Amino acid sequence: MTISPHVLLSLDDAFELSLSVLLRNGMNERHATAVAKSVVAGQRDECHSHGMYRLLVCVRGLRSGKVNGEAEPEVLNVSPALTRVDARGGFSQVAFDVGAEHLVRKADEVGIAALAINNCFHFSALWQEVEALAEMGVAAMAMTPSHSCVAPAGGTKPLFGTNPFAFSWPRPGDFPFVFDFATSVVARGDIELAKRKGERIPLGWAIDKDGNPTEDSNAALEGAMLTFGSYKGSALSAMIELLAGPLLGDLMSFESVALDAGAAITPYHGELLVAFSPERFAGGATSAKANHERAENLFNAIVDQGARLPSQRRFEARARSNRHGVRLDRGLFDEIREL
Ligand code: NDP
Ligand code: PYC
Repeated sequence: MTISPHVLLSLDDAFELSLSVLLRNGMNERHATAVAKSVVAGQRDECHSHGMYRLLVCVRGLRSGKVNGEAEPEVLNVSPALTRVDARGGFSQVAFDVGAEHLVRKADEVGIAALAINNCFHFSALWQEVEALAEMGVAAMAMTPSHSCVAPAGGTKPLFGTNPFAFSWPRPGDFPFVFDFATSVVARGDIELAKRKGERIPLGWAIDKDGNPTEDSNAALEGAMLTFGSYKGSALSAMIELLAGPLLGDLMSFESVALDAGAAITPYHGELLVAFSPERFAGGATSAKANHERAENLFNAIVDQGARLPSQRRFEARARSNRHGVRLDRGLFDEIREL
């Protein structure tokens, strides 16, 4: 009899497993629920680097005593357009859940609003947040640093994080337009997963610690990852360090990794989200509707060329998982159950 290398779980079972692992490792119900939803959503949308694999590092963080799995985020109403949520050393998901309604309400009132999240451990895929905001009716952007592991273009040493940037545009009656990418060529999680499987990585993703191009996932993790689009991705990555770091009074990736001091837990820093109200910008619901129709012309023109919209793969994966459940590597499943 051959044993399948994968385990198939219903979405409910995947959630229950994730929740129980987090609860048993010291998270309270509120945090465990928010984090379990986040990793199961990643697994469901076949974003494996930010799916249930992340439970391993979550638990490492909880067991280190550095992450506060019971933190009560504090909301600070800074100005008519700015809300700050102090995550107080918890994971970012609860802080986002608490801040989102303030962000959207202020965007609806003022036209444009920002949410600054401080002092959070952050590992999640940003599409989850901007997609939720689009469903609340606003266009949104999100960005966050991580741990230094990416060389600036022209350099050879880790400085930037993989620094994701995400954007969403609400599409009445349809999935929102969403893109979400690391400013490195790929997310670090993808190289970690390649290492777990003993796989090589494509040239162009990373350099080894001597600055030479490498296809060895291990050497890549010990060396430095590269930014996408050379100096363009590098500049965007620097922008994210600044806007989600010093602007918010929070840590940059090189400061987060220094604080980690080799514990290899989730990066600790801030996050910036910005929301735009289509109705306010349009000066009313009628012209907003016309503007939305014009946006649809753009999306149609993209797909009419045979190109695909970002997130289309993800939405198709979601539909598959909703029908059949999620597939988990058996080795990972066993490790998660051990936790
Ligand atoms: P990808 O390169 O896989 O995808 C980036 C975006 O491009 C997605 O929206 C994707 O949509 C879209 N896309 C991919 N191929 C095409 C195509 N051919 N045509 C049109 N659109 C396309 O993502 P990354 O590896 O850069 O990042 C993965 C995740 O890692 C992100 O969700 C990010 O938030 C997360 N991350 C989180 C960090 C953190 O600190 N919290 C740090 C770094 C990354 P689709 O999904 O449908 O393919
Ligand atoms: O995959 O690059 C990554 C990452 C860093 C922090 C969370 N995810």
